[in-house]
Amino acid sequence: MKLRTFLATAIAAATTLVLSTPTLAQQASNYKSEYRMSLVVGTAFPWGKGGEIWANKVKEKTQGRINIKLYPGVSLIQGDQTREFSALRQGVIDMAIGSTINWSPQVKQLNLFSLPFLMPDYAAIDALTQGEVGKQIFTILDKAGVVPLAWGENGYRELTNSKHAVRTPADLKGLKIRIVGSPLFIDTFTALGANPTQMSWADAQPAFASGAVDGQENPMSIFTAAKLQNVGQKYLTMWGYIADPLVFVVNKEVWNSWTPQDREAVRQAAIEAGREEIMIARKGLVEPGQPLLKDIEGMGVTITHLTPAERDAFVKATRSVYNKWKPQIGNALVDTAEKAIAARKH
Ligand code: X2X
Repeated sequence: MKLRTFLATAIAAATTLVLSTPTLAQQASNYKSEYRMSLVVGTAFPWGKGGEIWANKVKEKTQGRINIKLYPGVSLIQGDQTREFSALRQGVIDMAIGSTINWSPQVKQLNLFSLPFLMPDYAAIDALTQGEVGKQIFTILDKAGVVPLAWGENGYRELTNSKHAVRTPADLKGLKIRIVGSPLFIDTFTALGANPTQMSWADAQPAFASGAVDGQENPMSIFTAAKLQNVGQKYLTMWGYIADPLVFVVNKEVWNSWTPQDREAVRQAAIEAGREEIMIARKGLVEPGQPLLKDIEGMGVTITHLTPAERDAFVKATRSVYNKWKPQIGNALVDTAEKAIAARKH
């Protein structure tokens, strides 16, 4: 080939390459002007704060290419929190920080975290989310059609009610307890002799205020930010029966529309925000003397701490729920989780 022909060919090839490879700016022009992040609660709660931190970090790390707006109250799906996962998959929601409880109707393995008395302490939660179980759950979520990026935490769900102190399963008898619309919870509260009623978080708060329901279970950070003491929830039992982790995820199509560099930025931002959110969620509960509980007591709430024997009565009363749900979640996954918890570092 003559030099001139060679040069002409090379220039033509290079031109084609330049024209057919979208520049960063061209790719960014396919980006939406705003991405919608779904959350159950707003920035007054650690969960919503985690969303704000994630959004801010993404904006900073992508130099504003990815702009996220928060939709607390699961408002993109009219407050129907157990539909969040389907909406994420369908693209009604671009990204979310969701509770394992709310997504468990669609992803049955997420019921793992709702097995009564599986995780005795914070080290046990970490042993699951930060270990082999966390990896397996992320693979499952990926197969289910979303891109999981990081773990956060709603927290240990403690029991409150407006009637009397609860120290034994018998004390729960007949109490109308609001639960999230996830079937495992019906089984747990039925086994305990309570009268469970499924309700979204949005509907629950007026139901406490009117006295239509007697009690509920939620993390202390939700209790204080929602001021549940003001809607009659005067009796609190620290039983730590389950804790719900949060998962930071992005819709698959949205994820694929971003440059590899921006995907990495969103992932890093989620990991950092998740770590910060977990610390905020545990604040006041992991320090000596649990200062948050002192604050709650100061609001006129009676707090019941269970002795190991008293707690054991609740464990026994809910064992049938564990036995029923273990095979539905997956025997192998539950076994892996229990091994990780037994080997946890304190
Ligand atoms: O509805 C609840 O109880 C809440 C806010 O904790 C969840 O979304 C799981």
